[in-house]
Amino acid sequence: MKIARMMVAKAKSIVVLTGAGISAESGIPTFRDAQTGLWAKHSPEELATSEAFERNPGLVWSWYAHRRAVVKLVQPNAGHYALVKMALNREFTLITQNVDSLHQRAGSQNVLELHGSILRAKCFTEGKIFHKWPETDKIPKCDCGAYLRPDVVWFGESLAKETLDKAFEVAQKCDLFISIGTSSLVQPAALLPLIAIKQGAQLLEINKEETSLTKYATHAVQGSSGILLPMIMGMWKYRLDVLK
Ligand code: BV8
Repeated sequence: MKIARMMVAKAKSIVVLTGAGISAESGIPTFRDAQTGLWAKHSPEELATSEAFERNPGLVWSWYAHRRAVVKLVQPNAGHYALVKMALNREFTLITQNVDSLHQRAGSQNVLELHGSILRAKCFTEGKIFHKWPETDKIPKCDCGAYLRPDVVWFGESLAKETLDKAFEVAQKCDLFISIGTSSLVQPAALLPLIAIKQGAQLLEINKEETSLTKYATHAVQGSSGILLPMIMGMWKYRLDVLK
């Protein structure tokens, strides 16, 4: 833990990449946790595609409606708040693969959402963005008559060029890259830490278990981000308050 604290304290320009693991302690199942209940028989990779939506828009829409309901019920956890503190008084960019907007709700600014957000919808054909839509249990339609879809990047779809370019740019310039709560499997997000170490940045990995990225890390800490990040940021007082 001391090494991780020193790496963060010394860093001038930090880039953080988060995955589903940072939201696990808020109660949002990670992508590779076994799907629960209704979704036990579908894998995320199978549902999170435009083919699945074209095949069965109602099923895919209700999967996202279920996930959106969970996201609206939960709160950011101490790991999200620790990253708000980490951003203070230094060059800092937060890149997330998550679509739950919990970083923004914790107070993080200018978050690069590589995979979009399930709190926004868009027209399936025109791409017009909707921040609100009729909350019926039927899949809503755009005024052009096409179905609405979640404003997320599905497998097989390209990420928003501007967002990805910005992510590559900051990874090429930082002196510390921190990968938190991600299995480092999904591309092109998983490229980012490798770009950073190639230009000489240090790499800190904080994850519950080892991943394919661990062998490249300058330092890797296994454990829960909701505990480790506040420790790294000396926010133990915050933890005790929470535990009271
Ligand atoms: C694309 C939105 C170009 C939807 C998501 C090489 C280059 C380019 C593409 C590919 C490539 N190889 C393969 C591909 C295709 C594909 C891909 O990467 N497939 C994977 C499965 C191999 N990539 C794409 O399709 C991307 N598109 O590249 O466009 C293109 C175009 C056409 C054809 C080809 C290429 C688009 C990818 C985006 C997909 N959309 N989300 C939705 O959410 O419904 S990705 C989805 O997975 C989520 O966003 C999630 O965040 C993400 C990654 O998963 P993780 O976040 O890592 O979550 P996971 O559960 O895996 O791991 C959690 C980790 O946390 C675990 O390690 C666990 O131990 C740890 N943990 C748990 N609890 C805690 C914890 N750690 C700390 N504390 C805890 N408490």
